Amino acid sequence: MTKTILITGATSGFGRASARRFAAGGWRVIGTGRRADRLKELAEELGDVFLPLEVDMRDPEALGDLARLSAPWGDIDLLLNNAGLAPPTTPLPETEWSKLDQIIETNVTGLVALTRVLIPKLVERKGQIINLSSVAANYPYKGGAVYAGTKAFVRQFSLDLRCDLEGTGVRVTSVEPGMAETEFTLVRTGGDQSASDALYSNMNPMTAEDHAELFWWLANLPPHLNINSIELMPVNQSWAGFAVHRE
Ligand code: NDP
Ligand code: 8X3
Repeated sequence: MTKTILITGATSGFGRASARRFAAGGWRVIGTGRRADRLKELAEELGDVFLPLEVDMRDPEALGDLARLSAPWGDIDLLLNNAGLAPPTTPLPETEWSKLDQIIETNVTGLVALTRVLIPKLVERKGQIINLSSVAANYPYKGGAVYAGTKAFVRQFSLDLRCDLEGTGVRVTSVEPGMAETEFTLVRTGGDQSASDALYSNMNPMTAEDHAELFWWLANLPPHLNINSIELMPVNQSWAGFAVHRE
């Protein structure tokens, strides 16, 4: 039977690569995002197996509509909670509140709201939830407080949700990636392509396709197996240790 995945943030990066991967694997794909032109392009590329829906994660009504789709699109087997973004790494008091609020609303409030309304469907179908957290949830870095805070929320939310879903057969995974070259840094820096290029230069970052393969692997594991959390980095990324301030 054809399975259905709902991917939030399918207009770029991990989400777009996953839409391509799951469509190629024979799944029905619902892809959301704010950029209608990108959704249209993907729909032209993927054809009838793709349902493009312009949805802002900060719009609770639009998220509610996703839980009211009729069959076959409404028969969602996998929710890929991928839409997300980061504010600049400027010190907290110097970062515009509207930017921080947007991150919290998208990465946390929208993700929880969508998951909440889709749980009955996912329980019905013994489905699966994959949530995009980050290594930022696990290791602090300067300028990361709000972004990392949202991703730590996503990680813990995922683990706790497993307790709530005990006995339902629904699987939940927190995915915690390090550096992957997508539009993530372009968005974080307010469109500074040279800053993005510099960050990923000569370090062989992970790719969107690496992540699509990971999600595909998670989706195709035997149903009795739950990967609780999975952390991944490019080989050239590791840790820099503690900062010590001396008087
Ligand atoms: P991209 O910037 O390439 O893609 C982000 C996606 O999120 C876009 O499709 C964008 O769509 C969507 N999005 C952002 N805000 C909203 C919103 N308000 N409503 C709807 N959709 C929204 O980044 P990545 O693919 O790299 O990021 C995907 C996820 O992975 C994010 O949650 C990110 O935090 C996480 N992550 C990324 C890492 C990296 O190094 N790249 C590392 C660790 C985690 P649109 O703009 O069209 O709305
Ligand atoms: C972003 C991961 O390593 O670029 O979630 O901060 S990193």
